[in-house]
Amino acid sequence: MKTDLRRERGGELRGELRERLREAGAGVRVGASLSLIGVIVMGSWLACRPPPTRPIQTDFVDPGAENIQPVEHAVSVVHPVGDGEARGVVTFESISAEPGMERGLRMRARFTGLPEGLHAFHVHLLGDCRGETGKRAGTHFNFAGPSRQPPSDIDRITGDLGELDANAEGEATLEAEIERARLQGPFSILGRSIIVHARGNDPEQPPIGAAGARLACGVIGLTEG
Ligand SMILES: [Cu+2]
Repeated sequence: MKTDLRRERGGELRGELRERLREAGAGVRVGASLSLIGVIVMGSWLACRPPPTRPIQTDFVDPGAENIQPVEHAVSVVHPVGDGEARGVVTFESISAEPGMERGLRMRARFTGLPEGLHAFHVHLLGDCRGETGKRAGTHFNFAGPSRQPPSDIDRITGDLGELDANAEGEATLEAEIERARLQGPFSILGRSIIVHARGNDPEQPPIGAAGARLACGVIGLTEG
């Protein structure tokens, strides 16, 4: 009698075990099916969506290099436009506590062929020095805001790099720290241009400075120093 009970109990346990194994197996199959559907859906989505567009990297000297280095130097070779004879070289060096963390640019400018006196020079929005007037370079580049529609209460001249003070021989040099200018990020001055003007800045007329005709133009490009 006891033996029969044990056999019966054992049979119940085996039946219960089989049932649980069957349920577990079904669970695994359902899980696998869901995973497969997930892979198919994800694959279809990846196949259908447009290829990802890489942002234009101007922050690195060689963005494809194994060890990328941030841009820390830039140069502009400035040449005459129209009837002007002014030409020069302007270099920029990042002032940074550590690579990629800029707190402004150290600028060195050297010019010849300038009419004696003060000449404002600015970073302009476009790196286009074609033509005889320098007008293709567009308006001043705003170092930290909209260039074409700067705020009406702006109290400074946008893109300002200071003034060149040409001597009687038409030579001028200037070294300055341009705190607002950057070689990194969306407000980088790379690819913009430098315009040298016929007169000094008029501080009463921000953001343009009303410095008169454009004498010289140069595109700001990458260099390794
Ligand atoms: Cu200007």
